[in-house]
Amino acid sequence: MLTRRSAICFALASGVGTLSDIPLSRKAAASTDNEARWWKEAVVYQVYPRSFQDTNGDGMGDLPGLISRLDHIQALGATVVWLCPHYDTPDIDNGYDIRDYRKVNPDLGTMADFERLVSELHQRGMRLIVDLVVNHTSDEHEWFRQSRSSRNNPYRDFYIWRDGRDGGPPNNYPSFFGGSAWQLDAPTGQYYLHYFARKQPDLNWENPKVRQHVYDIMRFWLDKGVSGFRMDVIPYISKPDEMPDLSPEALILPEYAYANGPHVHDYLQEMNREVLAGHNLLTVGEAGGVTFEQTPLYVGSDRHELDMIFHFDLAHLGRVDWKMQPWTIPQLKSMVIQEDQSGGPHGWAATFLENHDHPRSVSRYGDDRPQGRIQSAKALAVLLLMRRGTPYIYQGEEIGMTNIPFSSIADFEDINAHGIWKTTVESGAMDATEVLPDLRRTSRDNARTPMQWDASENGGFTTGKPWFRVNPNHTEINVAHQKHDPQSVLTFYRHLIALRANHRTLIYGAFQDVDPSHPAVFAFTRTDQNERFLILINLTGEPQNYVLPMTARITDVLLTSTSNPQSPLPAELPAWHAGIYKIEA
Ligand code: TEU
Ligand code: CA
Repeated sequence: MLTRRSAICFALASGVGTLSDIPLSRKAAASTDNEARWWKEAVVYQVYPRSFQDTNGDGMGDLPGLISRLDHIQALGATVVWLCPHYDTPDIDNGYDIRDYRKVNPDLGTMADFERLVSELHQRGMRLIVDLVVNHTSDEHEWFRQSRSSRNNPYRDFYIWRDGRDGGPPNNYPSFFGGSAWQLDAPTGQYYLHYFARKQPDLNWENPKVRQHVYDIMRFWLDKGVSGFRMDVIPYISKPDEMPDLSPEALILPEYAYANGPHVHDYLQEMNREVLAGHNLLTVGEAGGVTFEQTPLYVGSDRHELDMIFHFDLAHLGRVDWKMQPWTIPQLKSMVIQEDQSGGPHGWAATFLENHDHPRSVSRYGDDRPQGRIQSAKALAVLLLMRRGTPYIYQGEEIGMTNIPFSSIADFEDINAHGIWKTTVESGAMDATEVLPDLRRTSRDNARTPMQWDASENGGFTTGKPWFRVNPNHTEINVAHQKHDPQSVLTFYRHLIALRANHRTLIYGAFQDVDPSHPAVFAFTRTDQNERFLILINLTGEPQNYVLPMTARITDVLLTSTSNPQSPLPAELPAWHAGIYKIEA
């Protein structure tokens, strides 16, 4: 709830230190490049179009559907839409397998629909960024059809071909979707590389013609009015010079072997010179396999590569591939702190808790049972939106959508889930009962169920048969219910985004965790020369008797997630309590 209070001095428990007691290493980098840019002030809303809104009853979301829901996105306060792939595709990986980069997927609509989307957004003062998927194409792309046809074809070098070794693949590289990353191709007897599915052959970026084609595709969409790109698995585009077998340790997390190839920065700088420079765009790289230490190389403004990247350290907390392990709140906070610092003095961060590849955040880090769902969704909203960095909200996150129950492997749609099943259960290596519980919790499918607009049969998503099951809890969790409810998750998101828009400190101000080792509470400050805020989040479902390890004079309570807080701080933080307090600098 929103509250305004007059200045109240809040004396904290004795024996606590002040901010200056916090070791320097934990302080926000003082020299952070705070140059104002529109994309630092943006709030991005990610749309997975096939699951957003159907308009023609075929059960598949479409661009006219997205256009019809722009008012919802605008009312939320988001300023940018990131549209997941909208290109022509055989659709084995929901559009991340592109057959024609210049054609709109007919299931989603037409080029005229796309142009209308851009103009409708611009009329609202909003922008569009699109997905750039250029580590690989579909095997049905014309380049690959040519490439595989003969060893002498002019497109042969557009992909990565090798001879086999001892009757098998050239090396032991695994595919992210199970099995080898190499596929023997009958017409020429060689293997091609595919980090993802067999139908997603990797492009050979060493070939300058490939790069020029990519740049042309980017120019094509810039000419249509897009304001930037989310670049799919961009650190993987440069392949290792030699390709020896990966060690057993490297095989556990192959993204670290595949990312940061020898020429990746040359390519990104070339792309910047040839396409991006001078356009004032938002560029965000999806950067699995890039460590915090390597981040400034991608996002330093002095590097002329990307504006920001997505790290997956937080998303992978307590996870190895599809398996879940225990994790702690100090570990979670440590990821957030490192992410905040990772850009270095000239970089900027992208923050997210959800996307189309990860389970729902309320099920992952919160509590999706009735007793905790709404409060924990609000606590997570504060974590997402009060940090420093450009926030990305994934469709449905703003209403606290949850994971979906799966009873058997037949309930899963995702090629990744089926790949995991094949290599574990079908291969005989594991029993279904060992795999299913973790797969349920980690599957990408959790995020891909249709958007829940209202309580009607298919959640208002379609009048036909939805391509993927609507979560049965749509009768309770939906936009229509929350829109006018002052206590809803959706209303809380709106308030938080408005707060951000009204306080530059909440966008640009330094971030500092004031109590990193606390086992339950995330307490951090946002500070610039004008203002200072304290943000408190109880990341548990238990009330916490909390003693802040600093002296703070609270002058205003801006927003709290639990109603009727005793002023100015509740004596004990209720379960999942989150609050934003103005404090004296
Ligand atoms: O995801 C890539 C991705 O999730 C991996 O690079 C990740 O680092 C790895 O699986 C280890 O967790 C993107 C898209 O977001 C996804 O939907 C696509 O399936 C994939 O690329 C292929 O295009
Ligand atoms: Ca449709």
